[in-house]
Amino acid sequence: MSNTLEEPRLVRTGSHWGMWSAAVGNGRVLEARPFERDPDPSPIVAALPAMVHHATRIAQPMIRLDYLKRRERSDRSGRGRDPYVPVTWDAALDLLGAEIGRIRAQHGNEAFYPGSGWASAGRLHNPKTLMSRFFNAVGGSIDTVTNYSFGAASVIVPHIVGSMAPVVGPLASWAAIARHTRLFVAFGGIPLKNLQINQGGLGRHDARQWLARLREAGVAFAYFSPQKDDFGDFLGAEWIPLKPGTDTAVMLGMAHTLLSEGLLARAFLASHCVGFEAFEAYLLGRGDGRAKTADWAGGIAGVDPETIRRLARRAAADRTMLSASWSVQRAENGEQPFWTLMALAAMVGQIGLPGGGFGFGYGAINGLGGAHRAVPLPTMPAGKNPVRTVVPVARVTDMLLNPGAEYDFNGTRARYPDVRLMYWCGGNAFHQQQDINRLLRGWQKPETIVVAEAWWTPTARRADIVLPVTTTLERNDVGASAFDSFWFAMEKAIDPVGQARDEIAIFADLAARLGCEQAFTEGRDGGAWLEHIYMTAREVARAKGVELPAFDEFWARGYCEIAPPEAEHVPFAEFRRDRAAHPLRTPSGRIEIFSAKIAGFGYAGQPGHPVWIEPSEWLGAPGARAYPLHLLTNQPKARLHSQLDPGPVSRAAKIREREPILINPDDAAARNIRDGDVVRVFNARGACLAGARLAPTLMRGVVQMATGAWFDPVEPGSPGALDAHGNPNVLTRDVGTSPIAQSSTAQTCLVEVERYDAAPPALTILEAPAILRVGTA
Ligand SMILES: Nc1nc2c(c(=O)[nH]1)N[C@H]1C(S)=C(S)[C@@H](COP(=O)(O)OP(=O)(O)OC[C@H]3O[C@@H](n4cnc5c(=O)[nH]c(N)nc54)[C@H](O)[C@@H]3O)O[C@H]1N2
Ligand SMILES: Nc1nc2c(c(=O)[nH]1)N[C@H]1C(S)=C(S)[C@@H](COP(=O)(O)OP(=O)(O)OC[C@H]3O[C@@H](n4cnc5c(=O)[nH]c(N)nc54)[C@H](O)[C@@H]3O)O[C@H]1N2
Ligand SMILES: [Mo]
Repeated sequence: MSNTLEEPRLVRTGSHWGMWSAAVGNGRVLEARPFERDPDPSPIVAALPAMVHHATRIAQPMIRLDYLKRRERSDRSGRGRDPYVPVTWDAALDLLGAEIGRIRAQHGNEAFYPGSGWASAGRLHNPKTLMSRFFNAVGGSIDTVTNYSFGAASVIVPHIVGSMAPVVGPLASWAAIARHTRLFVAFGGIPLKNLQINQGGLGRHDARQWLARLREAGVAFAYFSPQKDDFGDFLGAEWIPLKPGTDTAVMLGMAHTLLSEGLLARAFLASHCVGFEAFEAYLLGRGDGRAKTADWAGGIAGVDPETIRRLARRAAADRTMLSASWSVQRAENGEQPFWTLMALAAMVGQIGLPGGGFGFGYGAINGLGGAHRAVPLPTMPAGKNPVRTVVPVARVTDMLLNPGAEYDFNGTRARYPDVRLMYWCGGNAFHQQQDINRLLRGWQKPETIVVAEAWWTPTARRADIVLPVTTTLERNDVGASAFDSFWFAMEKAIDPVGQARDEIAIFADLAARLGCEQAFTEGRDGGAWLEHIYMTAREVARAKGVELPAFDEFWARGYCEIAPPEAEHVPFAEFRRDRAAHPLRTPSGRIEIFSAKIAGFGYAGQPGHPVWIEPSEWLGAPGARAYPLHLLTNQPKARLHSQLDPGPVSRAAKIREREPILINPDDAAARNIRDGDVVRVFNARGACLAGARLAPTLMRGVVQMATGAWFDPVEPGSPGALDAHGNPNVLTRDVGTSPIAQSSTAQTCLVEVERYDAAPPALTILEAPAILRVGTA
């Protein structure tokens, strides 16, 4: 053994928050160095090196004590409370393999639920794909549909314009906007903190530079948002505060202005859209006696009606991009603001013109305003799932609490399956799901819950079987994203920490226990698959005219860059030019301002065109309210969702160890709350502590907490207990957007806040849970 310090070695890797290199010495990751070509690297890169060796790493396979003793007859309310027993990998996989076999024999493959989420960058070690491949090898599992990010959009946008491109790209690029757009109207803003992220990774954070270019090019910005800092100050944008959840009303007010002032693109509506007449009648109030004027809208949203009229007139006069952030549809009836914005854009008539029309999510991730060539990424084949049953992902608690119950979804009458085993791999259920106290009750239903994780997340702490997996720094992989031009090597920097194993090896061993190892591995190990999926994708790219280096050359260089397309992409340009030759994939081939299909679903309050529906929780309801503040739960600035929350970057952003809550100084003064106080945030669904930050950038009546603090209830195992750390999902509601998309409604949430004068309880979440060292199997 030598004590001399090695010179740190630099190892290339990457993450959802950017490419970087790990400085490695003496078997440890010392620090992160951002990619040398990144002009604006994310501070989040500093978090993983510290977290790789953190006290919350899972050291070896673990089994909940009572589950180890009594298997599926164990007391399931002990999840989150019981201690764990460390076991060998063989013991854990023997037990899990037997359990999967038993459940399959007794209940069929419909009893398996695969839970996942953002996981890490890396195309080979993609937990969701590997888990699907494993379950497909053993006869299938149910699957989830829609997502948390843009679930409502994923159903409504294709109904109206026949494609998901307006949400997932290609959008009109920043370059095209700089060249053509005069006015950019945003509902929900373009917060720079979100543009640190790209699903799958990114080479260059260029959004800030691009936005500055737009300013130089003279693009005028106006944004409707409850929060001023949803736009960088350097953009000189006009901030128009509005009550959360009222965007649809403002859009309707703009539409009515176009109509009443004769500013409609009548020819475009007649040639390229269907059903404007029904919408027109609604705007004029023919059915309900309420014209949707700018005055009407201003009264609902708390916006000066003259501002609504001015922006409508300007949109009709100048080349205008209309945009909405994904957050706007993460609310009750979240389908409506997106549908309304598409209808409004059709009335302005610039859809298909350069720099005009509409686009969703410019402020969601870095790459959406970029111009990237669509090259299929290296991907593990998942195989075929013989089980047909799917569940909208945000309905997971409904599913657990109501097996066999029927529900409406996008024109179908569906039935919740009876799930007996949940396998969580790459997601944090106690982050992604709303109304955690309700989830805790549902969580007691499955007979077996398996969680594969690198860290003791709140979800891992509520599993029966815990499988420790490697982090990206402990395995070889290739990173790539549909929203970026770089493919990058993710080189193994250190040996696996503790007994952590790669997911692909875990599933291979589990498949062997169920007699389908060959179907899962096809005779390849991780290293062989890595080269195989890269070379397969390279062939496909070549067929599309894109040359990529051979694997060895790629690996030695550390990355490659795919040149952007030469021609500027103009969404809907072909459709605009020649509708007959390039129809939309909608029933009419046109933009469906009125959708006969949706009207035919017969859902209450859904006439088949965009409508304003008063939310069940918002600032506009009359009378005194027990919970008078609207809570927004944004994506966090200092981390990605819940990832690396115990790490240094996220901890530095806390207030007295709690998640910050932003509150307007007037609302704070009315409650005797000072900056830096610990407060209790509560409603009928739950309560958590938070650290108060007085923020004049927030409109009165609105408070804001980021998502992602690891859930840390003072009485684990008791639904309803105070969360000491500040996970706002104890407060948010778990009701679908509407029967159309059944997606998440996190942003529809009222709360009250009070100063918390008692000594705040110590956090438990920054250490591993209780582990019994005796009786090791
Ligand atoms: N209130 C509220 N709630 C929200 C939202 C909101 O706006 N408001 N936003 C929603 C949205 S848009 C999203 S996308 C979801 C995100 O929800 P999630 O995707 O569940 O959140 P993450 O924290 O990214 O969880 C990923 C987990 O995967 C683990 N992981 C990383 N790499 C690996 C791996 O290789 N193998 C395995 N097995 N695990 C790995 C990480 O440690 C982490 O715990 O949250 C949703 N929840
Ligand atoms: N740093 C960081 N970046 C991220 C993520 C992360 O976890 N961390 N997560 C990524 C993921 S998975 C996703 S899906 C995207 C999400 O991207 P978005 O959904 O756009 O992000 P949010 O932060 O939830 O919301 C953006 C802004 O919308 C405003 N807003 C909220 N409610 C309303 C409303 O009713 N009306 C209007 N007009 N505005 C409203 C809020 O003020 C908020 O600041 O972000 C991605 N980027
Ligand atoms: Mo998301």
